[in-house]
Amino acid sequence: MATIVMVVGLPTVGKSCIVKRFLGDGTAVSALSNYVPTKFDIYTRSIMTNYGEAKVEIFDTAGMSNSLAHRDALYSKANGFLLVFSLTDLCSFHDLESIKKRIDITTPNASIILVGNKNDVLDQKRQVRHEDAVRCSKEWGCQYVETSALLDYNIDTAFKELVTVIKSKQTVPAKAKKKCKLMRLFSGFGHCH
Ligand SMILES: Nc1nc2c(ncn2[C@@H]2O[C@H](COP(=O)(O)OP(=O)(O)OP(=O)(O)O)[C@@H](O)[C@H]2O)c(=O)[nH]1
Ligand SMILES: [Mg+2]
Repeated sequence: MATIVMVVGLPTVGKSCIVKRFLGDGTAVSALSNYVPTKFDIYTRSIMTNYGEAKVEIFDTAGMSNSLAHRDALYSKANGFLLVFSLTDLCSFHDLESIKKRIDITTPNASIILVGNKNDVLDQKRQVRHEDAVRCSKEWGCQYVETSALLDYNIDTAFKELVTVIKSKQTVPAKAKKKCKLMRLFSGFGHCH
């Protein structure tokens, strides 16, 4: 079964460029002036994790707000979220708080990763301090990674880290599996899978 990863965040933070980079489409990203707001796109790519190969379905969502019901229905399908903000836009960082709250309601078991994109920009343009993003990620119990879709920096890492966390939650430890097998043998019933 495919792992569904949803890429969320305000418009223009670079979600689609991140997704295109991840899919290996560098040409689309180098044309930095070509901004086309996303409606909704789904892509797939397989990646290797410590838990084997994972088929990932990537949902590139619209930064522009949809109806709440639509957003909730979409979120509830996800195994994990890339919560993306732009390092050049403080609002995009603060806005993730409401998205995170929504995820906690719709998809409490989903894994998340906090992504600060556009880290290629000069220091003067930076509006979000590294330590503030780290503090936020600690509060949310997730990892924080800085990326640049422009330079193809840390894009694969962000997806891999997230999918690895998702897979680690889905994988039953070998010890527990053994215990289940023994219980089945002795009880004659098969409650464990
Ligand atoms: N400097 C810099 N610019 C970037 C980077 N990633 C994206 N951009 C630019 O940011 C703008 C918006 O990028 P998109 O990927 O379309 O943004 P989005 O988050 O998908 O926007 P919506 O689809 O409207 O939600 C474009 O002009 C990109 O070229 C990056 O890593 N560095
Ligand atoms: Mg987009």
